[in-house]
Amino acid sequence: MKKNSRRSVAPICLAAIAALLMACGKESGSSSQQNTSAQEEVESTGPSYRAQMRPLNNTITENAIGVALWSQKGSDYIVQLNMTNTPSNLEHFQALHEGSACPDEAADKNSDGIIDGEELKLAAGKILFPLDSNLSSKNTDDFAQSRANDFGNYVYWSKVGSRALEQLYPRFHPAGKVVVVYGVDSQYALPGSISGADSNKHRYIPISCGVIRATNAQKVY
Ligand SMILES: [Ca+2]
Repeated sequence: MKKNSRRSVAPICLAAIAALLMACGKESGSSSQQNTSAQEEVESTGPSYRAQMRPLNNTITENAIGVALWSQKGSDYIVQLNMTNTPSNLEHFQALHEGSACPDEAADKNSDGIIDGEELKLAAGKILFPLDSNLSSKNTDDFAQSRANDFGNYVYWSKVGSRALEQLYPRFHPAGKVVVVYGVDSQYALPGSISGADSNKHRYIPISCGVIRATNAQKVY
């Protein structure tokens, strides 16, 4: 197991890497929709939100960092996620959680060195819905649009009608919700204490987390 020598990452470094990723991720993404991501951010017609994604469990993987963006265009909500340093060539499960905080090291209740999915929930809460190709569904089986390239980068983009979302979650508001990205390489030997079925344990190890906050500037055109 790697020593945890990189837990501390300066915020300015995170921002710079995320900005770089906005450029390189679009070249390597798997969805044609991703090409519109920067445009959608600029054209937000309502309040916009963002989450700075910070590493979790970086003792067993790299510092997975990035930015999640939540904006509005007409009657649609647009959700973007720009990630780097994630385990490469892997499709990453990612989800919006109903809690209000990311876990710290104290969340590792069984002291096995890894914050697993159950321990994550103590801070991040339960999953509201996966960030996949259908945001109005709670189905967790669709990993589309979140496959990291050879360098561990990917860009995710999806949208959902505000009416559809509010039918599922009345009075839904993104601020304070938690975005979590999951997934480590299946070759890594996880301890038996990790929660979940053996076939899914690697898929649901949280590797990055961010709390959604309102942005200062509302971009309206
Ligand atoms: Ca644990």
